[in-house]
Amino acid sequence: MSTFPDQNMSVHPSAVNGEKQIPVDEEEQQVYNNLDEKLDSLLATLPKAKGWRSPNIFLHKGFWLSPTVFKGLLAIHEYFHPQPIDIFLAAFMKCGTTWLRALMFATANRHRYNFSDHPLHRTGPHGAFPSLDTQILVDFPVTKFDHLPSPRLFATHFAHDLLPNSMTAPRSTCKFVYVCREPKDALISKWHFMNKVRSKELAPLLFNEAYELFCDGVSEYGPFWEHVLGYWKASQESPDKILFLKYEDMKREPSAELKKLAAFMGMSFTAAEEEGGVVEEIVKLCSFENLSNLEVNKGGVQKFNTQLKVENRDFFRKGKVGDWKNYLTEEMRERIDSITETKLKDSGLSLGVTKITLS
Ligand code: PAP
Repeated sequence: MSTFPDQNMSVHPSAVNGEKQIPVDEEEQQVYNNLDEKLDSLLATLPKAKGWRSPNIFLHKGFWLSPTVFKGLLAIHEYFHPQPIDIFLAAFMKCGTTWLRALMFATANRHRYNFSDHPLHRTGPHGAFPSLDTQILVDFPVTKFDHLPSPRLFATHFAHDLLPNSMTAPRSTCKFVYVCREPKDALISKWHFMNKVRSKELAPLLFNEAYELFCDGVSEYGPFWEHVLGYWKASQESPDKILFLKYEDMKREPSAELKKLAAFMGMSFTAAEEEGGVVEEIVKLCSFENLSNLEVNKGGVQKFNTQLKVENRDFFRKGKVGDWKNYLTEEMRERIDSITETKLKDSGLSLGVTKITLS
């Protein structure tokens, strides 16, 4: 029995095995066949740099992408048909997707499941709803996601400017929940994670090198700052369409942030639910301590596509604010803070710049 009868990505088994049994529209098939060709010709013209997971990443419209997710982006532009009430969880890598995914799933489905016997106990949060970037290419010719209940929930790491207008234009009614994190913690988390999933044929990525690449903006889905600013500006223009959250605020006040999230999703908690402790139940269910100690998250595996499989345990490391202090020298901290201050200047957004008080 599937643990997620509703929001699960429902990977077509024959697609994973490479057997194409699903009847497909001829035109769609043709465009799909062209995706590789399109990707290859684009990659040949784009600036490339060292990847954190794969050998190379490519600069497309100001953002660095690995070839795998680049193909996903092309497929999204060609094939993905957003529905008016879709909700997208967007974030730069390692800024809180796992946590938010669990919270959004638990909130949207709180009337269906018992907290004592919840699907999140049996499947890692990444199984709760699809990662659009990779799962668009799981079924053949592309995943249609038609079976998902409304509102459909998706996660994406793509920058706001890279997504199709059908999703992001002000006239579109799709909603985005964006979660950002202080850049120094995002760097540390990403460096750890990418070394875990890095191709075994490649030498490990040394921390100093990752630091330099990050500061130069060279990392999958980055530059970090432009990613954050893209969603921040869009959220300022359309606050009803984009909810901008910070990992640090969520750590500090999870219940208050969850109520904000539920209201934005159009699923506000009722007074009776609040009195009955539903908010706290969801916060507890989705907490780092609870999720990281579940058997499924100690031993299970998340399949993103036929090539990318990640052990659930790799999505849980420390779950803390300020771990960068264990890695960065004062000089390194100063450089990242200064980049952050420069990039965010006049944006109205502040993010993790450490104020040093001189005695
Ligand atoms: P992704 O980009 O691969 O989806 P994402 O979930 O966004 O990863 O980020 C992982 C970070 O969130 C990890 O941070 P760390 O490396 O600094 O520890 C992970 O530990 C943290 N994390 C995962 N689940 C939770 C949670 N329930 N509460 C708080 N932090 C969490």
